[in-house]
Amino acid sequence: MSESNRREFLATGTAALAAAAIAGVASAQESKPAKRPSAMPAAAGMGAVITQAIPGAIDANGKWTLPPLPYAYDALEPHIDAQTMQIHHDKHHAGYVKGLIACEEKLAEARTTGDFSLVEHWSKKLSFNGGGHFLHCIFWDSMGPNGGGDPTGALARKIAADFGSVAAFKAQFSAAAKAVEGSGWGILGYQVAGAKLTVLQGQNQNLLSQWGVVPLLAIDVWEHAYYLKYQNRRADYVDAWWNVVNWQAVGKRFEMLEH
Ligand code: MN3
Repeated sequence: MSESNRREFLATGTAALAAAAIAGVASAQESKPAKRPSAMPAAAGMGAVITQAIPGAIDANGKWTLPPLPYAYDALEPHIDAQTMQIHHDKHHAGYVKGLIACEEKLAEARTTGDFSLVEHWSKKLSFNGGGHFLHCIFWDSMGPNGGGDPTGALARKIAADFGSVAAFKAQFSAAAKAVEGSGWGILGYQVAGAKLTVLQGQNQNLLSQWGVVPLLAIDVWEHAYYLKYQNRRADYVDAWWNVVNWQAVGKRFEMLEH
């Protein structure tokens, strides 16, 4: 990400990323407000890039929405079964979107009435449901029926630079995903503050993040993501999951942020 884009990113901060990723970085920049070029409307520039980087999270009216799966329920067979995909997308992800909207409504209500007695409850739920919504958007987009293989181009070079090699990255990512304590995620993210890639172990949907990391590639290791087919064998699911990774989509997301 160039310095001008970075400033624009911090200044524009759409709701999706302002909430999910950049709060810590943005606060550090408050003393130096960025200037948006006058010819550029607020909806363009990095704001629009970020909206695309978390695909389908928000609709044209600015409302959080459940994006349709970009492929059929059975498209990832035999690695991920159709029934798991259907329940996961239509029930679990839909629930997080509904929850996120409800949290925002409750907090708006609190601002209207001035009654903030439940602000801790709704703030925690906001984090949980928002994390669920954004990570699932990345998850669906990170997979595809013609997946597998290795990353190419700028993403491959960046992975090699930041992790030593693609093989070393995959080994760390797999180990992190397999070792998540309880429900959570393995995440390859782009740390805006340092323009570096990093691997995170997400707990639930929202814990163990760093501030300022935009997820590029994510594997859901909640039991609902694999239990029908793999039962307790999470490691087998993680190993098989590499066969459905859509590196083109991940690379495209990386290039949006990097340039
Ligand atoms: Mn899930």
